Amino acid sequence: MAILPRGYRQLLIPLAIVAIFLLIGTAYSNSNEIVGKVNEIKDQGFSSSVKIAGIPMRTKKKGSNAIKRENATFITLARNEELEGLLSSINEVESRFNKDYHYDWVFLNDMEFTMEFRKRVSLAVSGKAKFGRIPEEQWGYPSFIDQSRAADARQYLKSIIYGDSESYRFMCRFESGFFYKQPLMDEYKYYWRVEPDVKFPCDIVEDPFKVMREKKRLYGFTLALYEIPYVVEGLWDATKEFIEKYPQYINNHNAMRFVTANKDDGYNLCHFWSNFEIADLDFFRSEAYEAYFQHLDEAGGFFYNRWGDAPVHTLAVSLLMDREQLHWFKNIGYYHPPFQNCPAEPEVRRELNCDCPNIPGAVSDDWFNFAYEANSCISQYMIAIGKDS
Ligand SMILES: Nc1nc2c(ncn2[C@@H]2O[C@H](COP(=O)(O)OP(=O)(O)OP(=O)(O)O)[C@@H](O)[C@H]2O)c(=O)[nH]1
Ligand SMILES: [Mg+2]
Repeated sequence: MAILPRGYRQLLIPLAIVAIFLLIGTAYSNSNEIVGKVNEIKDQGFSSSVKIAGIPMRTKKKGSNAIKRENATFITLARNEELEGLLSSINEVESRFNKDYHYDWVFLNDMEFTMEFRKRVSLAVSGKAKFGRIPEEQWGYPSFIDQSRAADARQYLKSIIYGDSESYRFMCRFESGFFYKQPLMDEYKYYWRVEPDVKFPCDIVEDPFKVMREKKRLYGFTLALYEIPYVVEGLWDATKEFIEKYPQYINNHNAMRFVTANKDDGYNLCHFWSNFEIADLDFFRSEAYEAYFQHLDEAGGFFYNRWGDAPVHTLAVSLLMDREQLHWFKNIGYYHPPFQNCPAEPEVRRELNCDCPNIPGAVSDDWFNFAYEANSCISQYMIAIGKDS
């Protein structure tokens, strides 16, 4: 300092202040630019991946605005700690389908989603991401449940997968009777359920929501299989009671044959695997479905047993719908460990760029398509809809 004359030294302080303001200003405008870019790209919709400030983004595909969308959304129930598995599922959905459509995506949780979860998920989906917290009364015990009996049931079923889990039961009850009642779902007609860590190994070139609307379908699935008998004990008896109590709700052109050969023979354990579902929310919002859910809830099997939402949805759609309203999306490649649906015809697999790997632990070299395996219920489905010959 001593080498500068006194007049210059006095000038240094205001100069330094101006320099600091300039530096802050530049940094701030850069960060605004990034946020602005992110918003701009999000508003436009995405297709291929690029990076902005190290964040993977999707850019707009020319003409993508021209694609007509249905009134539909993806829906995912997830925990904060499932973020990585969920991002992987989102990537699968976006790259095989949603990059061209930008459907919204509703995320639900019984806890508050973290900021990191919201940020990363919002960047990964090409439509609007919406986050909802489930009200406490929809994730827990209803007043009429005897909690010590429920604890005994968990102990009794502890050797079965999730048999001793309390949260799994809250989840199954929520997925049976509450997901469609969330305010975030009010504006939509169709939903597509997606779970963390699933794969979509083929391109999806036809909008499944459009298929649902045009073909007047109410419930779409990819995989159908047999349930573990112990976890659905009592479910058929409760369902038979429902049929007797509310005959007006039973469709006289139903698909009951999918779940039983004869009502008095009991449940054959076939169920649509509900971790993948594309369905019409109005079906779940109907008086008939609500009466069925209330009836099952009061029977207590979500807690005194381990009734899953998959058999519950299945029994409902098999009894209350016209069988023509069910839809097997046989050409949607889908993998939820340990089962996979893959298009059966080699030319379809080629056309859809399928990459359906052999299922880990498969019994044979080409066991990549569960639909035609012994433990699949697809043949039961074909019988039920009258296409078995
Ligand atoms: N928020 C929240 N989500 C949950 C909870 N338990 C399960 N889920 C979600 O509910 C869905 C079904 O749970 P899963 O654990 O996948 O059940 P599953 O498909 O029967 O069994 P897996 O073979 O483990 O996949 C998934 O989307 C989970 O992320 C929970 O306690 N809280
Ligand atoms: Mg799962």
